[in-house]
Amino acid sequence: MLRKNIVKIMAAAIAVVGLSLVASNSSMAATPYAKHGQLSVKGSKIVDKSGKTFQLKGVSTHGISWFPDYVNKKAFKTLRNKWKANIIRLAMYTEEYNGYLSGGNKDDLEKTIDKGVKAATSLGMYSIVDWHILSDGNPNTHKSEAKTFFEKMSKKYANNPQVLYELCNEPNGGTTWSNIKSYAEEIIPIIRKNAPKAIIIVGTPTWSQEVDKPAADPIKGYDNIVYTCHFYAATHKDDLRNRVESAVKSGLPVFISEFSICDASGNGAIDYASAKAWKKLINKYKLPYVAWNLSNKNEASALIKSNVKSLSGWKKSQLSATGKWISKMMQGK
Ligand code: IDC
Repeated sequence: MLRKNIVKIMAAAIAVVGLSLVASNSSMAATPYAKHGQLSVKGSKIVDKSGKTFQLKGVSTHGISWFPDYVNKKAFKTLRNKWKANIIRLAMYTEEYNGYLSGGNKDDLEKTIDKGVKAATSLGMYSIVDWHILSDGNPNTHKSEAKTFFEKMSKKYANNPQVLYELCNEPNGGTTWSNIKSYAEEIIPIIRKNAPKAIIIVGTPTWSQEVDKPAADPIKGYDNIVYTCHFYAATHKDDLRNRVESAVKSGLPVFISEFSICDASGNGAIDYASAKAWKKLINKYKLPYVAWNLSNKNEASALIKSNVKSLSGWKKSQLSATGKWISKMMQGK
């Protein structure tokens, strides 16, 4: 009797130890960076330290002047653990209200970027420092400020292989590819001097939609350069999908550094059919993608419902319709 009980107790103890080992293993699951390390560009793909194609997927902040509170480690951890995100884009407007060059506090904005980079880095995620031009149209408008900014950022993050640099969110207003190319050719060497291996993301004409232009005339002489295509599924359909597909087929590394499934105003109705077609294309070529935007602003592209105040740990019911769809997409559902 006694012996039987001892055997039972021992069996139970072994089961408990076993369970806790399983639990600690899953909480210690390797981070994206631990698994994939330094990324680089090979042909049209981003590859990891072992040369295997690696799909970056994640979320962009809203403008960090307006929604700085979402730049926090717990939020990024929720996105990593629950959504399976591995990258965060830190969007810093240059000319919109309270932007870096339009009345925003530069020190505060740089601190917010730093908080975001540090949070992502410590979670083993990648991050993007995004010079978010928009109403300024042509990146050359503020080229000298951009040079100073990227010199500072790339020096600060010179030894951080988890940081990517986005040179100009969305050139528009008639800005040509040759305008953008000449701008990029001045900024790239500044970054390269400090961070020789960092992936650099270059915008394309017409709000980062004309990937056919760099496909025909890529930037030469530098490794690890990728080109943006941005889409809003209710506005951009087969035409843009076909353009992306032929650019990728021709060997261009295309990076979807911003998208949503509503219209191009960042609001309006969701187009689920077009969203599904984009998802299919993205998954077919394992394109890197980053969804706009991490906030509870009352607009369709905001990932969090507007009445939800939590800044992390969101339950499914606290996500907007867009947030639910995008989080499922990232989880491969
Ligand atoms: C939008 C925001 C909106 C903000 C506006 C400022 O969603 O809240 O008031 O910018 O002009 C982009 C831009 C991105 C836009 C987004 C939606 O990169 O900054 O954000 N969009 O309009 N390109 C296409 C769509």
